[in-house]
This record gives sequence, structure tokens and C-alpha cells, in this order.
Amino acid sequence: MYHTSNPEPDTAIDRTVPEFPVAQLSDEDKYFNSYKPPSYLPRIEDEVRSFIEFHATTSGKPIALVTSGGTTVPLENNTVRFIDNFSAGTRGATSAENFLENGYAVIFLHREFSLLPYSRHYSHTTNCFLDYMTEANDKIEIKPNYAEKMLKVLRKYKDAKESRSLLLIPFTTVNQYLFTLKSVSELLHRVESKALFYLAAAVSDFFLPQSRTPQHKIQSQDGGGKLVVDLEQVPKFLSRLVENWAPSAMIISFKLETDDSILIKKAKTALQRYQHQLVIGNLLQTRKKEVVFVNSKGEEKWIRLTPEQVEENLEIESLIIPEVVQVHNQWINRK
Ligand code: PAZ
Repeated sequence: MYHTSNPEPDTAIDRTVPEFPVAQLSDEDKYFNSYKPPSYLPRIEDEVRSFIEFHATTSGKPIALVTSGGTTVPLENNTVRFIDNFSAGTRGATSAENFLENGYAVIFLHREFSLLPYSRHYSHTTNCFLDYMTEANDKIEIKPNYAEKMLKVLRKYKDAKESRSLLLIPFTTVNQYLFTLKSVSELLHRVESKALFYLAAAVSDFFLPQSRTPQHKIQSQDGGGKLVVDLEQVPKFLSRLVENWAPSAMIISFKLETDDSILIKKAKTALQRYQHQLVIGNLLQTRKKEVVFVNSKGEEKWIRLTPEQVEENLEIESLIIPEVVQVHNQWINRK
């Protein structure tokens, strides 16, 4: 078992790693040439390879790669402190469940310890998981008011497990995310020409180059009582994904903004820059109630929960995924 949140065993800083300049044409390639992949990556590749083979040869299910949760940017090699973001992985985990219900096999590339499909219903609530249980005749039982819903979730979970339709792949840092995404994409591309990429993870735009990452915990007296962090831009990996890693796949990226006046423009710019198929835009403040699909023709389509649906606690992913499946099918049958 590997844990992505543990530091790499050889945490000694490698001063031979060059610090590369900002914003050059092939920053993506430089990144992958300059940095080390996580040591556990070959094990992940084995798992992904056999998952893809199984679905290509046996189940025939289309595969969706769903990314989920936030990436960290470690400030120390033996990481005590890191920069993180707000994402809990709700969008990714809920979408993964909906993809599974729509007949997909799902590779769930997620931030370790963020929300997971199925367990999410019980893991991150204000209840302790023991609050769902009660004691009766010296035995443990699910409390009757939770039992009906839990049985439904259990059945779906068992179905996903027994049909080998869900593969959980963790990451913690932005470096682990990028290397794992690259590997999984290349493996998918080799076998499955109709794969769907649904990139809902909140990936850091900035990172601290290894050449400037101290090996040990930063001491408060080191910087005269201040901590000044000088970050570089994370390479725009989406262009590599679209052009090189998985050129035959359908790629959906997410765009998160907080200012509604720039959301559509940013989504359109991303589509023009990376030439992929769809951007799903959302605002931090309203992301659980509305999203906008922007396609490569520049068309916009809003998906919104009605006030009644909000009242019933309907999850917007149950509206998003059928729409995505439709777009994916049209894309597969486009020729
Ligand atoms: O994890 P969550 O459900 O709280 O948030 C989901 C989200 C807002 C991170 C996702 O919908 C999204 O927009 N991801 C891409 C973020 C970006 O890099 O722009």
C-alpha cells in the first residue's frame, strides 16, 4: 500500500535539478524532464493497465477518467507546511457515482483523503460514522432512519466493486498529480480511443521548484520573522494532454472563477488555447447549484437546479453527467 501524503523516501534535495525560467514555449516538457515521478508510479501504472485491459476486452464499458480534489504545493521536502486549496472533491466523487450509474468504468484520480464515491455519504459529515449505528440485542445495527438510504448506497457500491468498474488512484502534491495524469492518459490512449476525461480537480496554478525547496522544516527565525514564498507557474499541461498524451480522447476541463463577469470569457479562451471539446464553467459561490457548458463552437448552455430541486437536496451532478454522456456519445458518433 502506498500513501501519497508521505514524503518520498529520498527526500534529500537534488541541487542538480535546474531551476527553469518562467513562461517558455515548452515548459510542460521541461517540467517532466526536470522533475522526478513519484516512486510508486509503476505500481499505479500496473493497476491502471489491467483495469483498462479488463474493460477493453471483457466489460466493453467506456472509461471515464475523473480527477478530483485539490493538489498541494509542499514548502518543505520533509513536508510540514504546504499550500492547498478549498476543494473537498464533492464534484469529482459525486460525478464518478453518476458516471458509474450511466454505465461507465471510472478511473478516479483523487486527492488522498478527499471525498470518495459512495463513502462520501458518510465520511465527511458532522456525524461520526458510529452515529449511524445502534446496539440491539448485543449486535450492531444501522439506525432505522438511515437504513433505507444506506442500503441504496451499499448496493451501488457493491455493484461498482463486483463489476470492477471503479479504480481509485490517489495523489497529494501537484507533482504527483501531473506525473500520474500523464501516465494514466498515455495508457488510456494506447488502448481506448473513446475515453472521456473529466478534469474536475482543482490543480494549483503555482508551485515551488525543487531547487528552492528546503529539505527540512522552515524555521521561523530563518527569514527574519517573515516567510517570503516565490512560486513559479505550473506548466499548462492541458495542451500536452490534448496534443500528445491522449489525442484521441474527449476532454472536458473545468473552469472555476469567483467573478461571474469573466467566467465565460475564460472558458472560451481555454477552449481556443487547448483545442479540446468542452469546458464546464462554475463559480465558487454557486457551483453546487449551477454550471455552464461552453463548447468549441462557443455555444453556452447553463444547467441549473430549480429551487424545488435544491429543497430536495438533488445533486447537480445528477443533471450534469447525463448531459456529458450525451455530448460524449455525439462526439463518438461524429464521423
Ligand atoms: O471539490 P468541490 O466540489 O468543492 O469543487 C469542485 C471544483 C469547483 C473544484 C470543480 O468544479 C472545478 O471547477 N475544478 C476546476 C478548478 C480550476 O482549476 O479552475
